[in-house]
Amino acid sequence: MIPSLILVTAMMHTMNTQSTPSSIPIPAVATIAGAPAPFGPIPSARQMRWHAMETCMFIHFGVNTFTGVEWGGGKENPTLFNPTKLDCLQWARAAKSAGLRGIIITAKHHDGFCLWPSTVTEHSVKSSPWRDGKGDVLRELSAACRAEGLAFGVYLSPWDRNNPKYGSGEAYNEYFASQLKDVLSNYGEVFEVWFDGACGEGPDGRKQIYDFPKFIDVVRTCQPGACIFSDGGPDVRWVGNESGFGSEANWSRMNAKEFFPGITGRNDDLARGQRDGTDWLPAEVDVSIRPGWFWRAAEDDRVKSPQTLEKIWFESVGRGCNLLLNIPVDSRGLVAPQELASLKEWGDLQHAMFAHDLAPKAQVTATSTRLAPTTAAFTATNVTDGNPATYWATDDAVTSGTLEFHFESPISPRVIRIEEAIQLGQRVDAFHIELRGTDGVWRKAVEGTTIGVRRILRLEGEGVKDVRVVIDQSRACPCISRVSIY
Ligand code: FUL
Repeated sequence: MIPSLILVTAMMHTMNTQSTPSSIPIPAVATIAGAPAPFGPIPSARQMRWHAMETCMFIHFGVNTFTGVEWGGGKENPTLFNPTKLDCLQWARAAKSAGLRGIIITAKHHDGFCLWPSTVTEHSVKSSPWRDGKGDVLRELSAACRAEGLAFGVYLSPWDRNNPKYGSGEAYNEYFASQLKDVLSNYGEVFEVWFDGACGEGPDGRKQIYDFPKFIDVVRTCQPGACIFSDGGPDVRWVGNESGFGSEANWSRMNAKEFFPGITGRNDDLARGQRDGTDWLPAEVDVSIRPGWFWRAAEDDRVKSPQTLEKIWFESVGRGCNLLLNIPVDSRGLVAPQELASLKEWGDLQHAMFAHDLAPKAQVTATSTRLAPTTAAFTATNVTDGNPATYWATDDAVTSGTLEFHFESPISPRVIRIEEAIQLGQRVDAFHIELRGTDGVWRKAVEGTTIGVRRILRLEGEGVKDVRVVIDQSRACPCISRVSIY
C-alpha cells in the first residue's frame, strides 16, 4: 500500500458496531495529489481495523471458575465444569451495554481445559456434564457475537499444565498448532488472537520452547485479517502492566525484532513504545474488572465502579491504546449482577458524555494549510467532516501549527479528542490546548506529547468562545484527521 495515496470512503468516526474485522471500513487507496509522504512505519490494514475496535471485552472462563484458583494445575476433573445457566447472548448484551465492540475468550487457559470439544485431547467440555458433553462455548459465543454485531476473538494459552506433551518440544508445538487451527477454522471470522507470554513448567519441570513462527503462520493462513497480540506483537503489543493504563507518551512504534512473547525487563518500552521504532506495533491495555482474572464469589464486592472504568478508559483508549476489559463469567455461566450494573452505568456515562460533538458547529481555521490556495484537499475543516481519510496538513517544511475553533455561542467543553491520520505514520511530539472565554484572553488548558491514533483529554471550560489545538512540535508536517469537542 502506498500510504500517501489514501482516501477513506467510509466514516470510521461514527461507526460503533461491526460483527467482523473485515466489515470495519478503513481508508481505501486512491490518489490525493500533493499528499505528504508517510513518516516512519505505518499500520497494516489489519492494524487499522484493530485500532477502530477501541474497547473490547475479555472473558476468563473455564475450570478455574469452579475451583476459585487463578492458575489451575491441569489435574482438575473436567466434570467440575458445569455452568447450569450459560447464556452467551447475555454476555454479548452486557458488552454492548458499555459500548464494547468485541469479545475475546480464554478458549484454553494455562490449566489446559478446552472450552470447545477439541479432537486432540479429552480435557475439554466434551468430558463435562455441561450440555451432556455436547456443548461448545466457542460455537455459542461466536454465534452470539455475530447476532449482536460484535467481533469475536480467542485467547489460547501456549502454556498447558495438562498436556503430557508439554515440555517435549516439537510434539507439543504440533499439538498447540493443531488446536490453534481448530479454533481459527470453525467459528467464523476472528479479529484478534491473544498469545499469553507465560511459559511455565511442564511435567517433571520440563520447559517448552514455543515455535511462535509456526503459530503465527497458522493464524495468517486461517485468519489473515486477525491481529496477533503478544508481549512483542507481531501486530499488537502488551502495554507492560495489568493495572489499566497506557503511557501518556505513547508511540505505536517499536523495533519489533527486540521483542518476543514472554520478554521481561522491557516494560517501560512496552508502555511508551519506541519513538524511532522501525515497526508499527500499537499497545493494548488488559485489565480485570475484579482483582482476579477468573470469577470467584469472594470478590463479588470488589468489582470496579463505573467511575473507575471511566478513568481506565481515559488512561488507555484516551492515550491511543486499545482497552481489553476482563469481565469474568461466573459459575452459572452468566455475567454476574455486579458486573452488569457497573457496565451499564459506565455505558450510560459514556453515552451522555459523547452524545454530541460540538466541533462540527464551529468555524475552523488554521495558521497555515498545505498547498493553499492551490488545493483545498488539506483544509482545516477536514478535522470535523467525520471522514478519517481527510485531514488537515501543513506544507512539508512546516512542523508546527494551530487549529482554531470559533463558536457562535459559548460552550462548556468537558472533553477533547484529537486524531492523527496514522495511515501516514505517527508524527506529533508535543501539543497543547488553549481556551478563550468572552474576556478574549487565551488560557492554556492542557498539554501533551504524543497524539497518534487518538488522544482524549478532559477539559473544564466554562463560557468558552474559542478553542485552539496547538501542535508545538511535529517530526514531519502534522496531519490531523479529527478534532471532536464534547
Ligand atoms: C497472564 C495470565 O497468566 C493470567 O492468568 C491472565 O490470563 C492474563 C491476561 O495474562 O499472563
